[in-house]
Amino acid sequence: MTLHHRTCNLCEANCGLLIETEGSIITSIRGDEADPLSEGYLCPKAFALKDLYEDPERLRAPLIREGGQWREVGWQEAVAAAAAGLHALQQRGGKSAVASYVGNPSAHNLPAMTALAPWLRLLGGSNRYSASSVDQFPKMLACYLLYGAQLSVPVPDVDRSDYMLILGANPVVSHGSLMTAPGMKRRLARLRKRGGKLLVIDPRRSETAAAADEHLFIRPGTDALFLAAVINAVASEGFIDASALERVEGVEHLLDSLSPFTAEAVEGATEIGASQTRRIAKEFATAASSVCYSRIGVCVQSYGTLVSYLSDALNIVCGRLDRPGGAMFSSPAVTYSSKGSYQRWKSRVRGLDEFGGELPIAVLAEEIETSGQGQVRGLFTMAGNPVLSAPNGARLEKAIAGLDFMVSVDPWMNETTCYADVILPPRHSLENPHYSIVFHKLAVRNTAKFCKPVFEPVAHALSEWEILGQLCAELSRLRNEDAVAAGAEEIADPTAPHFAMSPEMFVSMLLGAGPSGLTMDDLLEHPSGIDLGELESGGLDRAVFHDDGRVHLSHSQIDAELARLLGEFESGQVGGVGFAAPRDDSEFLMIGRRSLRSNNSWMHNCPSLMSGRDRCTLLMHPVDAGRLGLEDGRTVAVGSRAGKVEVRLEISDEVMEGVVSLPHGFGHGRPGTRLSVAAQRPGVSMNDLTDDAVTEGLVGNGILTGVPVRVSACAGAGS
Ligand SMILES: Nc1nc2c(c(=O)[nH]1)N[C@H]1C(S)=C(S)[C@@H](COP(=O)(O)OP(=O)(O)OC[C@H]3O[C@@H](n4cnc5c(=O)[nH]c(N)nc54)[C@H](O)[C@@H]3O)O[C@H]1N2
Ligand SMILES: Nc1nc2c(c(=O)[nH]1)N[C@H]1C(S)=C(S)[C@@H](COP(=O)(O)OP(=O)(O)OC[C@H]3O[C@@H](n4cnc5c(=O)[nH]c(N)nc54)[C@H](O)[C@@H]3O)O[C@H]1N2
Ligand code: SF4
Ligand SMILES: [Mo]
Repeated sequence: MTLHHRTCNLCEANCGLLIETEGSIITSIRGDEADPLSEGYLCPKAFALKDLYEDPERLRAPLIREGGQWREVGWQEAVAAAAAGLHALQQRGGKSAVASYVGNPSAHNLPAMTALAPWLRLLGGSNRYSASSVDQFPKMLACYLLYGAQLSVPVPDVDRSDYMLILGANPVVSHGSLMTAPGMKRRLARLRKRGGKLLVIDPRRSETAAAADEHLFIRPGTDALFLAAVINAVASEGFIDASALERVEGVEHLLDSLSPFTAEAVEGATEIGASQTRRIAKEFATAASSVCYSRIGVCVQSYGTLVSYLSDALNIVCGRLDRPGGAMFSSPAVTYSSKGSYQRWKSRVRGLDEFGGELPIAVLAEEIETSGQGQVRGLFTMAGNPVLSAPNGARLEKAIAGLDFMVSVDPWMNETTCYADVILPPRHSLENPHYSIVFHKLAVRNTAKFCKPVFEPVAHALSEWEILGQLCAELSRLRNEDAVAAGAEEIADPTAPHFAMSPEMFVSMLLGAGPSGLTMDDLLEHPSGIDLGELESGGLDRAVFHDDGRVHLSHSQIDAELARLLGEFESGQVGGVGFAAPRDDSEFLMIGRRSLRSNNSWMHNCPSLMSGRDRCTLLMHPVDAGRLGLEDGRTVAVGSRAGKVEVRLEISDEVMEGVVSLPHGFGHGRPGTRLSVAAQRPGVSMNDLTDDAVTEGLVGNGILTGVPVRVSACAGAGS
């Protein structure tokens, strides 16, 4: 038996695990109480690491598709075919003819994090996409505007806060996002035990809402109005903390712009009473410490950036930024920063703005379908499943199916990768060393931890770093061949220096450049991790990148969004969510949800997570179901502008009236995949209903909440 110390890399919580193995078998997985961040916490998904590692359908060798059949090939042949296919398309249509899409697990994978930047730089072109544009881009743009850097994201100091206001997040189930805080339920219980208050604003009585002191329903998509009214009330009641505003620019301007949004004016739209809003403003501003935390439920709205900005603005004007118990910046041992970029180019067809070197995934389908100079004809994906995760996935699926060439670096043949011409499956992450480069920076406590591989890599298995290194070398070789044939000088592989540095060396280098003074030897001596203490005030100095060293509240983009909000509000709808006219009984606003035993689309092939009742159901309030004459358990049709699905109805007063909830990540019934466990309970894809034609106002994020749908009984279907 061998004992391994590990950080779970499945979600942002980064729990410390103790994994016991016998040879290549995992015999037990438990929480590591000595891990200074997670203190022994783990969730049911940790056990699924065993399922994932052992899954017979996990691809172990590269595959090439020929005439509709898959052929297992060696790495050399696979990499040569992949590079040749991408190169040919770029030669013909320019670099942008090949798009790339990078999915969520990349951020949790050290070899991928080491290799992605040089690979994407080499690939070049303007068609870079990732899951970030159906996730946190609005928050990152808000930070880009406020602090001058897209990665300067403040973290709620939940362990010391006396008052936490949560909008659009369900950390008891999701385990937190842009807030690495394992054991969130415990942490929130401690907050309440020390006399603190937890308030959740959510159109569903989520698991976090159920564990809170107070929960208020809000009409989906109207959070900008609510937060504008809270800040407005803070100002009108005289609670602005002037002492905290010396290095903040634009306070007066913001307060002036918010003046139309009084608690009384917006209550009909948000469905949160004016007296509640005023009380919350007072509680928030007068608590010994407080923090407003907003996450994906507000990012995936029409006003995602504005809401994210306003939740930070509330922290700022109440003096909660960079203060214990408020919103703080971490100081991890391995740190990184990036000012980022915005509006350097636009998408070809719809003209949506670049952010952080990427375009919004909502435009990829049209970039593939629309002919002309710059049309996308090839795709590279890594660790992503956009057919299920992007808005109007069914349309994107059709577009992807019609591509000339596609390469996927992914261990499973799922709803997206089944369309690839070449699949390059990386080895399992337990065969890699691990350091959580991304998430230490987002953690509620400063810690550092390096994990050695749990398993020796099986023969011929490559990590993402090795696969991308080989792709870079081969693509460079082909480009050089062309250059020489055209009579130019030989060109060297520009990525070679990056791939000379292994992932471990990359971590060592970052450690050396960081503030902690720790070395790799120190980390190896402390396999459960090293505690560097609680978050400290002063992080703002490092986080602010604006030349004048100040936090900037005024921006033309924010002014424009506030003007749009006011105009829409006065006309009785915001971001497509109407509130003035009475709605038809069959009209609903659809929201999503996550379950404890899921991880977006990709863990439904784990037997240990798939037992129990069907989770892909449509939640509807009993009053609405009664009005429509629908019984619990029957199949209903849900239709939107984008598409239609049929799903089982679950009647529950968890959701507010007028709202229905469907989880995302299902829809495994599509042909061509190798996910037999998932296929037994395929569910339907929420993203066959979400609409790629509408996007968030400033950064083009997908709009995945408050989606207008119609629900009706399925003809002939009793259940
Ligand atoms: N178990 C599990 N954990 C996960 C994941 C998973 O799929 N399963 N996914 C991981 C990923 S990639 C991420 S990004 C994080 C996300 O983590 P969170 O940001 O916590 O996301 P959710 O759990 O979806 O919670 C979003 C909440 O927003 C609410 N909401 C929806 N619309 C609105 C609205 O208009 N206004 C307000 N105020 N609330 C709204 C929803 O009802 C829901 O309770 O979770 C991660 N953790
Ligand atoms: N309607 C709706 N849609 C949503 C959301 C929502 O709340 N509602 N949430 C959005 C969010 S927050 C996110 S992050 C996205 C996620 O969107 P994606 O990242 O596109 O999708 P995932 O379902 O996370 O798929 C992960 C992929 O990574 C592969 N994979 C797993 N482990 C590894 C690994 O170690 N290496 C490699 N190379 N591949 C690996 C899996 O096989 C799978 O193909 O979905 C978004 N879509
Ligand atoms: S909460 Fe996240 S990090 Fe912790 S064990 Fe579960 S999946 Fe892993
Ligand atoms: Mo995410």
